[in-house]
Amino acid sequence: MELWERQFNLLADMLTDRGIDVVGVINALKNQVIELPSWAVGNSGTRYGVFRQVGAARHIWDKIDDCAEIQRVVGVCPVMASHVLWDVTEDGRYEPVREYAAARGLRIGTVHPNTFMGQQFRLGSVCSPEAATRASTIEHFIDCVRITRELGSKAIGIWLADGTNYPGQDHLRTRKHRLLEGLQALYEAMDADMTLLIEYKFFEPSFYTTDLMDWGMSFLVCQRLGERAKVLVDLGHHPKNANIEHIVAILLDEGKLGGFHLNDCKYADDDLMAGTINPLQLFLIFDQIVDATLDPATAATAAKVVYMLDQSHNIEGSIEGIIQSVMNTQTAYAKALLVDRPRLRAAQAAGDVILANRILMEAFETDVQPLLKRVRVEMDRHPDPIVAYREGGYARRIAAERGSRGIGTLGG
Ligand code: RM4
Ligand code: MN
Ligand code: MN
Repeated sequence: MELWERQFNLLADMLTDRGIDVVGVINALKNQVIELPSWAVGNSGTRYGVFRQVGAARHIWDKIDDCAEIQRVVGVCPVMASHVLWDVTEDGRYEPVREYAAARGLRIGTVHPNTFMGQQFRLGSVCSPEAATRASTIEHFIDCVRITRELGSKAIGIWLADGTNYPGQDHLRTRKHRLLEGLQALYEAMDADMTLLIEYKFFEPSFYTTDLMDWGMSFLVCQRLGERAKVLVDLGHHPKNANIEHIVAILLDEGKLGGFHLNDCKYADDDLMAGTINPLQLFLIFDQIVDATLDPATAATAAKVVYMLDQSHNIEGSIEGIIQSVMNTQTAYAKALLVDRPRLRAAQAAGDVILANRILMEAFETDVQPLLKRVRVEMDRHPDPIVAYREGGYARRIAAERGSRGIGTLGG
């Protein structure tokens, strides 16, 4: 018996003593789904340059192959999210993409329109003072609905780069009206079974105002649009020290939490690997979700939350970076599943501050790696996906086939 298997047996005994249903936890971990970002597997860069990776994806087909390889080793990522302008096909048709993905065991998840890369977007997209830009943005939205349909997806994720750089540059309330009008057009163009996930970010690329600046603004827009519009929380899109798990709790309670862009940051929108800088925060977010799953008032919302990675791998190899992020996300979720909730509620009700915090930290401090290894082996995976990837020969194969001709996002 391997060391981790012995560790798992000990852990399982300990958890059972704590009253935790270990089989239930294993099943929850098997059912976790994390969407892979098509835009993260190519080359990606900083504002200053791109470090090309040998073997980086050259086009949408390579990206699907890479995501299929990631799924081969992790088992919880049967979905690839797409960014339309970085995933264009030669002939503008997307059914073939859906079929190619399906043949490799993947489906296409959230589709992201791109209204920040053309020259016309200098002053914004739907919020631009230029009527022609607003109209062409809406045309792009409508085309994105077609693409989403062809890809077989049911979700559109929208992030707008709209904002202003200087006081006085534009009329703020008028921009709000344009924002609502533009997103209304997108919402109305969607099929009745599609969901719109609205992402906010407090700054960048604009530095004075951002039209969708925070969860309050996304929430307001979602309220105006209707049932199928929900807030998307990107972990890197808040001012320093914002309490994201609290935002998550409120959005869950309001039935408006739609999804996540998972990543981590030290300073701002760093797009680092999930769970590398602040694993406690990631755990506390999952803690809110697990808690909401157990409450009939919030269970339905929690069950529909979409988890995507949104990262930019510049130094680390992108495929390994994504695999590591998936593993860190599993770790956070696994720990959240181990919280002794009845005891926690009792400590909270008794106003026992120390005990309540200790109960939460007891779960956070539990080493869940043997548990996750067990989950992977039960899913016919290698217990360590990074080892499986490194030993599998895929990196060598793509390096030989693709060379350094990969495409990139941003500067790439
Ligand atoms: C934004 C935001 C979006 C992402 C773009 C590239 O900061 O996170 O989700 O698609 O960057
Ligand atoms: Mn994002
Ligand atoms: Mn971002």
